[in-house]
Amino acid sequence: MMPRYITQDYRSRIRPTWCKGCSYYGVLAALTEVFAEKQIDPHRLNVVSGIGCSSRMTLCLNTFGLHTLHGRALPVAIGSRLVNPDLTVVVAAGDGDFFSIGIGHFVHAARKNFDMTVICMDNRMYAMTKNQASPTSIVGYRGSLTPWGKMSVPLNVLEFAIACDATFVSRTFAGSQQHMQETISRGLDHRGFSFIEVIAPCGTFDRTATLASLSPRMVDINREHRHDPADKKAALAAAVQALDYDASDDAPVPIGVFWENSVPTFEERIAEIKKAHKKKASFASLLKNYSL
Ligand SMILES: Cc1ncc(C[n+]2csc(CCOP(=O)(O)OP(=O)(O)O)c2C)c(N)n1
Ligand code: SF4
Ligand SMILES: [Mg+2]
Repeated sequence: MMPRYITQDYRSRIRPTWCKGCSYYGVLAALTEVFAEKQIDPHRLNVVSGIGCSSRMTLCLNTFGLHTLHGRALPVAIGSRLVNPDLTVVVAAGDGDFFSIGIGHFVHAARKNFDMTVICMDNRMYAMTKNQASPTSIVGYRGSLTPWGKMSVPLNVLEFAIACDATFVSRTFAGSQQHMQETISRGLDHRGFSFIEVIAPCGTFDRTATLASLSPRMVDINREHRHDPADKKAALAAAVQALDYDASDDAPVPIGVFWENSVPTFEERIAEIKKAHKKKASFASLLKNYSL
């Protein structure tokens, strides 16, 4: 049978305004490839973003989408899942959006295991506002507001996501189309909160890390180290080392699925509760629970 949708069906008529050489073109291509591979109806997809260069992703897609406020993509995505559990929800934003202003939302969305695929395009800076250090920038990073170098240590987002009980935690690289597609595909297949960090250097402001310089350093931990994502101790150990590559210019950069676990999603728990209490839940019976 001929596939119903091709990649172009997921592209809107809006042309991206990203700079030439931006990593995000690759992420856009990977997303449309995976949507087409899975033949997801565009009207059953909701792609939610915050604000930032990365968050402009929603504009480029011919799916339902919400380009929300800086840091608020997750609560809006949660709302859309709760009102319409048939929607496939993808949240696509930047390191600043998820881990600076939006970090509180991340903790609780992960912990509650909402069924959504959360893609953090990590360029280790606020690019849209012209190069400020973000929570993931390295110590000493010289951004426009840190001319003498950033003072705090970078947040290890993989370790953090595992600690927040995300049930799928992975990392991929914007310079590897195939790896990105495989990881996004696995993230979409996973039932629950799937977190994907995409290493996605900014082609305009980053003077050291580029797609070309990072590319030969990528090591898939599942293939080359036979890392088992079902082993939580091993997953945490691998995540703890995930930033070690910053120590030198040629150290391997680990990518792959660090952790995957199957537990009921928030939406499934709600459905169970509704089923169990369906008969009893008249307004009068609910009122009896309160002394008014
Ligand atoms: C409430 C609020 N605070 C600050 C801003 C300014 N602002 C816009 S984008 C951005 C950071 C974007 O960084 P990131 O999410 O990493 O995306 P990138 O541009 O790097 O892809 C900031 C601080 C804003 N739009 N709204
Ligand atoms: S400033 Fe950087 S992140 Fe933003 S569009 Fe340009 S290359 Fe991409
Ligand atoms: Mg950023």
